[in-house]
Amino acid sequence: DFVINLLKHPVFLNNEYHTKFIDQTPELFDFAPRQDRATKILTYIADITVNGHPETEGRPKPRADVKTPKAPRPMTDTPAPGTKQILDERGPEGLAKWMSEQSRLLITDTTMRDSHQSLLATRMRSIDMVRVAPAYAANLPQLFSVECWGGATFDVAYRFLQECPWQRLRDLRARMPNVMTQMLLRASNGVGYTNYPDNVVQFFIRQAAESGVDVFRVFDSLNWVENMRVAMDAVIDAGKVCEGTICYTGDLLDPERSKYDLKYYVGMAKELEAAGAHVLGLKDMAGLLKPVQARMLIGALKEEVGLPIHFHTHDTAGIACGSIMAAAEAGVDAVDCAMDSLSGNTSQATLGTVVSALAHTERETGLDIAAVRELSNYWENVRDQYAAFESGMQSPASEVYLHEMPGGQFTNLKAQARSLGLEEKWHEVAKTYADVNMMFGDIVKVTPSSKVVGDMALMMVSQGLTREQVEDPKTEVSFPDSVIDMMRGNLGQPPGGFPASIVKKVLKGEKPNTERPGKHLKPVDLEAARTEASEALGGEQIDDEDLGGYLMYPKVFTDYRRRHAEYGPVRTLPTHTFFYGMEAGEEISAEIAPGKTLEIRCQAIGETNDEGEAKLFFELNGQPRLIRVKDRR
Ligand code: BTN
Ligand code: 3PY
Ligand code: ZN
Repeated sequence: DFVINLLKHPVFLNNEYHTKFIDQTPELFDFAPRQDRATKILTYIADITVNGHPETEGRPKPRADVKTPKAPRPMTDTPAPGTKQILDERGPEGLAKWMSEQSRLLITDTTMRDSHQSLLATRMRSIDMVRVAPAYAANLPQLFSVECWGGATFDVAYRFLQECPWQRLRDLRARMPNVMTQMLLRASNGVGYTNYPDNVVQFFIRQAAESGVDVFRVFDSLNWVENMRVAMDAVIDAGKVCEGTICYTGDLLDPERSKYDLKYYVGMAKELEAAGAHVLGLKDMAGLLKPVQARMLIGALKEEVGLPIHFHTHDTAGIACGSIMAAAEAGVDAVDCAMDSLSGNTSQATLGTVVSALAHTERETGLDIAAVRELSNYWENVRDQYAAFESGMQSPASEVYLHEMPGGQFTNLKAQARSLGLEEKWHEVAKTYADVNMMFGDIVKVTPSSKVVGDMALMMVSQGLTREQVEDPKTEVSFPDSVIDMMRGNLGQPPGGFPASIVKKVLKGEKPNTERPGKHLKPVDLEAARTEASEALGGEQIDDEDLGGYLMYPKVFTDYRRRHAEYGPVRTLPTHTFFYGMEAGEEISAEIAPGKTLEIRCQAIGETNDEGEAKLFFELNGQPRLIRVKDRR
């Protein structure tokens, strides 16, 4: 039946078939009785209206007067050519050469990835990004790139936002045809928390390139270049920009942290250059690179390495703009900033401030500051909708120089500490995090190694254990699984290896693997995995993007797809509706497919009857609809 329906479908007959067609055309499955998309979406709205969204329960609500944000008007229908055209015409080497020739400071906007990962627990929904993408293309065509994918966003999209991360990527790519998209890739850890087999990493990267990623920032959570090669090679093979990245930690000028000195960073940069990187990334994920050190480090790297340099930092200590100015003076080629209203604190430096500070100088950015302000005003209204996910951080803090937590982890770990009843002991957690780092041999802390350090610190504080006790061979300690895994070598090796004494204590004498973890992982049979995913979903079609999601986290993916089958394309709902449902008298619209818009009015919310069922009265495109949902309150 399915094949016959497919062959008879007008879109198929018109030759417009593409891989998403089957997912976006549920009527193909109409041989089995199934609810239509509109009913599914109304059911979702009714359920959230009655029962609330689990993710916002007990959290602060948006102000009563927040409105659906309105994107700035694109200043033209034909966006000026930008870096995307340079990449397409000259290839990644040509793009890198072009970068080195620019005197202006190139800017990446991180608002759609790192800034909300670091400020709003990664909860920003696609609709808020996709809606503003045309304004980026038209009004800020001079941007180097828009970081909008990877890191934690992939996982969170499926797990918490009930949307497909690949769809987000395609939608953004289509609306910003002139600016490069950028993603954060954890090398062999993909966009997950564990080392994947080589063929999974390669498959994922090929698909990401195909679906629309132009720049891949590739880093390893222990700065082990050996463990980055598979991912870097896959990016290079795909013809995309490979930004081989150094993670910065410690303090260049602190004699007690001499492990991470200038020589170390220059050495790693040369390894990345030899490994084929087109651009050298300098990723200061915690915001530790102070201005004087930034000038020294960038200066040395510019002298010793031939690659253009892209600097990423966080404003956790309040000094990111200062470090960026110093880096700009030392000749850095590109830097990361976030739109003003989503900048500062654990997020990136303030984009409009950097643009203004460099105006009328040699490093003028070329960005239109009025366009930046307009976009920032839009993001301000977007941010208001996510009040439930604000961390409560009121100011920058120099404490980051003690604990060295990445911006994306800080608020997360704080929330975890809260849920364990350790909120009052937060500063102790921060101190313990620093102790654990030293106990593990002073390592780079970034996903996933940062999670291991965080797990250990929380365990120690909740059990009242000190570093001395943990290290004492006579004290029995039950280590978190993630710590055992890391000491086994499953995330790879830090510079100089892990201290033998802690490895011995954690592994109780078991011998660790000190070779590249991927070397010992059998390739996954991709077609078998596809069949397995499909069978878990009652025979649904699994395309390559879906398979990429399934390979990263099978259960997160299949859970998402089951909810999608029940609730439909809820990504098209306004953010306020998605998290809070509707009020009687409220009207919204949702474009559930190109050109197919639902006008939804909530007429009344009825009482819950004795069977625990609530009735909600809607008007859908002018027609009355009654929806019954279980009242689970
Ligand atoms: C949602 O609206 O709930 C999320 C979007 C789902 C789109 C479907 S899910 C599987 C398939 N893969 C895609 O990229 N798009 C479709
Ligand atoms: C991530 O891996 O998600 C990060 O943002 C690391 O800084
Ligand atoms: Zn970051």
